[in-house]
Amino acid sequence: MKGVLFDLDGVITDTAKFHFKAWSKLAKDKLDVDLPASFETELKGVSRIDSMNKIIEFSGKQADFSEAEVAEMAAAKNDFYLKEIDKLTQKDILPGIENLLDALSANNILLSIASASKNAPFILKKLGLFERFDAIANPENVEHGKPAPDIFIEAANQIHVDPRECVGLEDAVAGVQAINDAKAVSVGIGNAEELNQADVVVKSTADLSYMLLDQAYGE
Ligand code: B16
Ligand code: MG
Repeated sequence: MKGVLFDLDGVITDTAKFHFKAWSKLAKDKLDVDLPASFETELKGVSRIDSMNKIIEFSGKQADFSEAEVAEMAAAKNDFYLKEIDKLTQKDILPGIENLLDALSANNILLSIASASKNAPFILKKLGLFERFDAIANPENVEHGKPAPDIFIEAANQIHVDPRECVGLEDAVAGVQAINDAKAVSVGIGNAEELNQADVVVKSTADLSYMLLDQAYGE
């Protein structure tokens, strides 16, 4: 194992609740609909514009908006989201992640971010983790979002390592598929039934360790 490719939301910190709060406000203000709680999970790993389109589809108002208006609404959501995540601090790092980063770096493993979020650098700075990563893949430079493998391949390219020599960490089903299709070893974090396509599944980020990743890679 030469590199580890990290999803951000749900692996390093839990931004899903802030995304959901911002989308819920946007949906209420602009589309006059209440989003069901299931949307919090449904939008995990889904790009900003694809999330916006899913929500408009849910509201049944696709015909009411031009492409420019859709982009404007997505930007309004992001403004609100940015205010919410401005409160993030080191305390919001998920359990076990700082220890894992220490152990991986001590073993000369390169660390790269494979997140769909354009806000990843901002979030990492807020958490005090920006300097800990060797690279952050820019989602604007990849053609297809998760479940396509593009962002994981780009994250591996950024650290100049073949994806086959990497382990990828994900909490979302679409993300696990993306890791598998990038030909990296997938470690899922969450429900084992839901993430059954992953090579290894752990319940929580607290269960992650250098040894577990190294073993998953070796299997
Ligand atoms: P942004 P991940 C994803 O992060 C989120 O799970 C998803 O809900 C969000 O829409 C997407 O990033 C884009 O985020 O609007 O900040 O660019 O799980 O891929 O780290
Ligand atoms: Mg995620």
